[in-house]
Amino acid sequence: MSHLITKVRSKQPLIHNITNQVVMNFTANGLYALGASPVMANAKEEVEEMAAKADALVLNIGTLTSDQVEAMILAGKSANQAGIPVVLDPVGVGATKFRTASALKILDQVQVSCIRGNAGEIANLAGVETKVRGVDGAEDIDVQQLAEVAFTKLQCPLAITGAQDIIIDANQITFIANGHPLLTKVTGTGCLLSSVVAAFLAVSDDVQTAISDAISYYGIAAELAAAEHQNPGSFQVAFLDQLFLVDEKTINEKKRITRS
Ligand code: ATP
Ligand code: TZP
Ligand code: MG
Ligand code: MG
Repeated sequence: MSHLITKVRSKQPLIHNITNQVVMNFTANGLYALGASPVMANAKEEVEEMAAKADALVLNIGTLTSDQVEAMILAGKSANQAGIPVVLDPVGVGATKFRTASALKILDQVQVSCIRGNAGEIANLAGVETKVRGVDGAEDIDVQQLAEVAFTKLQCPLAITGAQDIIIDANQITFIANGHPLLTKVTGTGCLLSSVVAAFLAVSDDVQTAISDAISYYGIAAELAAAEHQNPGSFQVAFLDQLFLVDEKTINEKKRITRS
């Protein structure tokens, strides 16, 4: 089966991102490198209109304000009405009560196609008590068990990322072993991945395949970049280059995906 990267590059989906202030520029550049089109629009006055014109919507709560929660719900409802996929990145859920309550409010009012977060964030979202420090992931979690418990609670496809990535939906669990530890040394690599997942969901109705193709592509681009550069600054640049350069044949050779 052909990898969805080729379809993303040919369709160039428009991704509406309501995201945090740390990662806006990196996310826009990453989406361009992928072959998608980014747009960032946050104002309550315009988000419904923008979401209705987009091919997918990303809601990222990394630097949340009350106004932004309202904007996310308006955009999410508009995306639902338009029938485009919505990805939620619950950055830092569990670190503060505001983040947790806001993410749950969004999930209550918006139909989400995928929640992409680290294990600590997904655990806290699902009510599994776990320590989260700032926006970084928690340690010592059995991720497969977490995936099953969290899916039962949240009833929405989940992508739980870290050294090993797990995708779970109603039908299947997929494990992806691609990636590189240098991804943890560059801010916004999780946030950009959520937007990349949105771009893949925009070109396919097969949610498992879209998410796993997005994550394998992303991890392989990181592996290729890390083979060239071992320090975070130059790795970041090489990573953007590899998001642009990596081809379908290389992805099919290097992907490490297992399904159960
Ligand atoms: P965190 O705050 O825990 O870093 P995040 O939102 O940045 O979370 P990650 O889990 O870091 O998201 O996922 C971003 C990308 O980094 C994914 O492609 C994931 O596979 C990869 N990744 C994260 N940690 C590692 C690791 N130790 N080894 C290989 N790849 C990793
Ligand atoms: N603080 C608030 S949002 C943010 C930081 C550092 C970016 C988090 O990015 P990622 O992709 O989760 O590492
Ligand atoms: Mg990370
Ligand atoms: Mg994150």
